[in-house]
Amino acid sequence: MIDNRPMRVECAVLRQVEMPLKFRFRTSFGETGVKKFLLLELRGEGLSGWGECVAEEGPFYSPETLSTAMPILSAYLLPLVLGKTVASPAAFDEAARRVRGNRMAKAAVECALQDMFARAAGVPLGRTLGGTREKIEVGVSLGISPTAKDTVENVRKHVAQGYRRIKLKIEPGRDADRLAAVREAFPDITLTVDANAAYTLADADTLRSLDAFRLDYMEQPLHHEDIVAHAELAKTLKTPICLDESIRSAADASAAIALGACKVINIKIGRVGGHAEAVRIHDAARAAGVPVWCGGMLEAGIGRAHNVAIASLPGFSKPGDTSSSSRYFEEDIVEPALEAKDGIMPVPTGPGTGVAIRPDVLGRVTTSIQELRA
Ligand code: OSB
Ligand code: MG
Repeated sequence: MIDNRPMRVECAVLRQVEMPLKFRFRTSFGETGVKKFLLLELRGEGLSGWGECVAEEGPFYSPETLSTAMPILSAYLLPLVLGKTVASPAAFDEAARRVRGNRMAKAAVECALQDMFARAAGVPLGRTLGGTREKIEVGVSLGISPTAKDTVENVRKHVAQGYRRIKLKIEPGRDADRLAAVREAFPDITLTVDANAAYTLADADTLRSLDAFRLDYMEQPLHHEDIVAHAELAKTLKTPICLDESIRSAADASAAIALGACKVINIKIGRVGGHAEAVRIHDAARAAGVPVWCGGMLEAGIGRAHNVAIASLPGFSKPGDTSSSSRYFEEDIVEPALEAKDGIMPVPTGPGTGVAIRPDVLGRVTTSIQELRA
């Protein structure tokens, strides 16, 4: 962490944004073809900091949604900074503890402050967070395809693009058949699966059958609130378990590690309430010898840039889901574009997130704007 000088936050601009995705993304909990999100700009002292709220339209990945994040931001979180002199992003993180849950809303503010303070200091955000990498390794998360054959073709396309790890979304009935076909076509790729909590312990035989496919890990097979069930399952699996939904905080991470519920952790800034908590999870996992990687929520440029920054920390030792922006969108709202080549994404070197808003593009995809002051 660097020393900050306090900054006065004069106003917040909350935009609702809609960007069509180039593909329909299907998971065990739903399907989406348009990325809808809130973009938060905090202004003060002649500069802006930006945060992307990753809450989705429906409460299917997380209980938070676009329409819960809005009033929580305006009634409880933004008043902690608007018209105030904020000592540091850490001071906001501390003050926001009073607000329980609502981590995606919290993260939007914390990310915008982290960006603003790093810009004021003239330092890349990754470095202010403790990042050491100049480039990060990235994989790709592929949605559920209609058939095993389609799955193999989708994997082929992304392997050809050089992604360092292929993650397949699975659900009961669309699992072993896909994996068998993919493993036959690609015996040596680093392969993982993500069930988004679609199985129960009654499916343990099916999950054990996936051991045959030499997965690097299996992400969130069981209920999002059941760490103990994952510990139970882990005893009977060869494949390591990675937790996503179940880890909302460093306390969750420590409990899951202590119980033997996971050997790998997916860190998402939004799911855990901001960079500060993400760093605490990273530190706890690292101390326990548990590798972490940066997950994704189909972010546009601002959220993606925050992901790249956190993934530059040393404990992020497995490829994350932060694939090229151009995979998702015809045009992104930031420049330079966040693009991976051969599975490697450079960490921007400019101040803050290191990306700049493209006002023309942002104008085209913004569906509503609200300006808030103290
Ligand atoms: O479980 O990791 C997940 C997207 C939305 C919600 C949950 C998840 C995902 C992804 C996509 O896997 C990752 C990405 O490409 O951003
Ligand atoms: Mg996941």
